Amino acid sequence: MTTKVVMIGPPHSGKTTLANYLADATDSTSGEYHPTSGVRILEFSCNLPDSKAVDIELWDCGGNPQNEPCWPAIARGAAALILVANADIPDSESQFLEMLYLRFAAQHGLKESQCAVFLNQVGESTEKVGKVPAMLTKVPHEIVSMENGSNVHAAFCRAVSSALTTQSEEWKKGENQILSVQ
Ligand SMILES: Nc1nc2c(ncn2[C@@H]2O[C@H](COP(=O)(O)OP(=O)(O)OP(=O)(O)O)[C@@H](O)[C@H]2O)c(=O)[nH]1
Ligand SMILES: [Mg+2]
Repeated sequence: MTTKVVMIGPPHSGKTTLANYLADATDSTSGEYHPTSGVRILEFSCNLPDSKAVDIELWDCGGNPQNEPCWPAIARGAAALILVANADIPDSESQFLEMLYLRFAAQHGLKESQCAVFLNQVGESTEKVGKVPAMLTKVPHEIVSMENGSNVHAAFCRAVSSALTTQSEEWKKGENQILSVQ
C-alpha cells in the first residue's frame, strides 16, 4: 500500500527543494526558483525507524494561493501533512500556515500527530527560528536544513511513522465502534 503525504506551505519556503532531496531526484541542486504550479507527485520508498520500508507518494504542492481550487482534491486520502515554512516564520506567513492547517488537516480529519511543521533553515544556520503559530503549537515541529543534510530524511521518516501509527489507531477505534453497535 502506498502512503500519501501532502507537503504544502508558503511560496518559496523550499518544498520542492526538500521533496527532490527526499526522492533523490536529479534536479535537486539547480538552485533556481521555479514556482510549482498545482502539484507534483514524487514516488520513493522510506525506511521507517522500525526498519519497515514504506512506499511514499509525496505530493509537492505549489504554495501560491491561486492553487486553492485544487486543494480539496489534493488533501483527499492523505495519511500525513507536512507544512514547510521558512524557519524565521515571518508574520505574513503565520496566518497562511494556520489556514493551510485548517484546510488540509482539520477539515479532512487528520490528527495533530499526522501532521508536522518543517521549519526550513535556508543558508547559514544563524537564522533566527520564529514563533510557531498558535494553532500549530501541538503539531510536532522540526528545524530542517538541506545544508546539514541528513536531518531532512530523519524528520520525514519520523513524521510518516507518527502519521501511520495514528492512522492505524484511528482505524482500530472505528472498527471497535462499529462492532459495539452491532
Ligand atoms: N541554499 C539553499 N537554497 C534553498 C534551500 N531550500 C530552498 N532553496 C532555494 O529557495 C528557492 C525556492 O525553493 P523551492 O523549493 O522551489 O520553493 P517552494 O516552496 O517549492 O516554492 P513554491 O513551489 O512556489 O511553493 C529556490 O531557489 C531554492 O534553490 C536550502 O535549503 N538551501
Ligand atoms: Mg515548489
